[in-house]
Amino acid sequence: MPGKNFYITTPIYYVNDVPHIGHAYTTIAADVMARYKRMCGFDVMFATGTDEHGQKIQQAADRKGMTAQELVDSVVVNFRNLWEVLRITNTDFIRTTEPRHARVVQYIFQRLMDQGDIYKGSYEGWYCVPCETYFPESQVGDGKLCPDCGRPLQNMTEESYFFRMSRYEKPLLDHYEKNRDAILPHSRYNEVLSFIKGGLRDQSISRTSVTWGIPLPGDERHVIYVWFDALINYLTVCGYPEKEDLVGKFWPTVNHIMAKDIIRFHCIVWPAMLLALGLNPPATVFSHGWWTVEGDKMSKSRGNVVDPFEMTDLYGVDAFRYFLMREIPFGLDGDFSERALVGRVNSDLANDQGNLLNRTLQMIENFTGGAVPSGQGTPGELDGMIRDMTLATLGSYRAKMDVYAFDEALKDVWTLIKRANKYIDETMPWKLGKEGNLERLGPVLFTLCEVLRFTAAMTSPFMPGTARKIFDQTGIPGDPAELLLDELEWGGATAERRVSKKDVLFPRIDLKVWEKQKAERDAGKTAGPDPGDHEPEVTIEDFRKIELRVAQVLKVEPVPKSDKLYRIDLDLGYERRTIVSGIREFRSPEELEGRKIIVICNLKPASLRGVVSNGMLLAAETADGKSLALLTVDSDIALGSRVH
Ligand code: ME8
Repeated sequence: MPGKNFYITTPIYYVNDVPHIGHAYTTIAADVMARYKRMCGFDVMFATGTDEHGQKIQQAADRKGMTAQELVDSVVVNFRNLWEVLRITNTDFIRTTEPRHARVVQYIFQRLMDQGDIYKGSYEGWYCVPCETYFPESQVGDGKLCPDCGRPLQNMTEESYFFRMSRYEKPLLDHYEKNRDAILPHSRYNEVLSFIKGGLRDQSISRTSVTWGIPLPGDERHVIYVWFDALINYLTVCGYPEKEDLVGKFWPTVNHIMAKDIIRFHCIVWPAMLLALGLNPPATVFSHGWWTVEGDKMSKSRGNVVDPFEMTDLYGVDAFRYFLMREIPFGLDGDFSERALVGRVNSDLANDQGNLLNRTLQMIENFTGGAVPSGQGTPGELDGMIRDMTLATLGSYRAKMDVYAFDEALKDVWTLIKRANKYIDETMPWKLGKEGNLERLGPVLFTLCEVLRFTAAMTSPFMPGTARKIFDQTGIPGDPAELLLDELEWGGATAERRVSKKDVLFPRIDLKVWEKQKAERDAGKTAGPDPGDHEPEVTIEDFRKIELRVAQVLKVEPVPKSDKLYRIDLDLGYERRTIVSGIREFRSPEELEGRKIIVICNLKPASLRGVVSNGMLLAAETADGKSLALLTVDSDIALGSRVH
């Protein structure tokens, strides 16, 4: 069908960690849209992949004692496997370390350089290594802490190449004035526009301090900045610049899906780069919300990272996909809880959808020997109402799917499913069967089979396996995913078919058993160290600035009006001093007095609850902060000895 093309992307994910539900969410959403568009007759290109360059990856590799290439090659497997488990139908998987990508990045760099959109300058600023971002003085405060992650920033000056983004401020504003649906939801549109109106600065797009990246053409002391490199993946997938037909076919239709954390890159930097290349900015950037877990930010140190592999093992792929798409409106933040997932499995899937199928199949087996009735007979008023409601639901479902309102589309389908269950109660087909009233029974069972066929088709983008099972059990050949929604007509199923009842779609989860098992699982999980907790690299000179010495604890007293603090008097051999330490909940004064411990002696004095602390003792702490061990010396040594 000419003109019916659709290109959808997920962000390319960093490979310094394993995939979690956040990554799964975006990718499932993109997959739902891709599957839906195929059912609308679109030729779909659907890309996902991995962002494999940059300092963060290099540091993660260093910590593991691997080369960066070894690290990315090993971690990428987790992403590929997860997408397979989750039945993601991506048509491409791009890795930024592939030669096909480096070529495009270098081509684009050279082209923008030649046309004067890139220039060489120098960059000075406050740099956050984990976030790989410079921040202006105005954003870093007195503490010089990263406004995003709160870690200390480094003041750095670097020679750098810059992309002349300032040049595109006006063209971008013009573009967004004309294309109000280019950024969705609309609240994000307003946010981006006011940011652009605040003035755009040229972007530093190269680094000399990093080696793990794509070399900059003509100046190999630099590598290309990871974000400039990463954004271009969307064009690499299209075969830019050589495959003009593919670019022409798909590029104008591109939809980027991501969470709100990275929309500035996608709604400002990237469209400016595209305008500079003479290409259209993305047709749509959809920014969805952020998942927390049981009310908390997800992090390894909290031990609450939700593993999609575990969730699909426990509840099945379709239940997991359904839950993520149904639970929160696409575009808003949400909270993940396994209990809520179990609730939806029991109510929406087992009770509503599963029951509709089972009751229908059971009655067909009991009363018509397994043959699906043709619909001939005495029509009832309610039959027509259910038919009209089914057709209307298909219409509203499509309207909602077209604008990414996944939860709304599902709600509509479930309203229909619930209504169909009520229709069974109202028409009482078991009674009609017992009475031998086949004239009425036929149309009722036929109506139910049609509702099942339509709802299977509509839920197929969300729950492809379940939809197929419904087709199979109601005797419809083929896969609903291959249907065209335009061709879905009431009464349009194969004339003669037989049902075959198999396992229930979603067995009910017994809450008592589930609670016990969950408690056992939770007990087996321990909070691990968060790789994000690592500090930026320091030199040996930096380390030497910290004066660590052996001291002996003389006397320990609680600090008044504090539950946590001790005032600790120490003997350093050459002097006595007092420190204040927050270890009262972990050790009694008796456990401390007389012990030899390690103290930082040249820490700037600080007053805590009115007591001046002249140093700090060292202790190791578990990731959950629940226990602690003091650093001490393993043999007798003079007080005041330096620790190196
Ligand atoms: O930002 N809730 O990669 P990334 C919802 N490589 N979505 C979440 C989430 C959460 N808690 N956590 C992660 C990068 N995501 C860059 C992108 S693109 C050219 C380069 C999802 O691995 C969400 O889609 O940090 C978010 O935008 C993305 O993962 C960030 O993935």
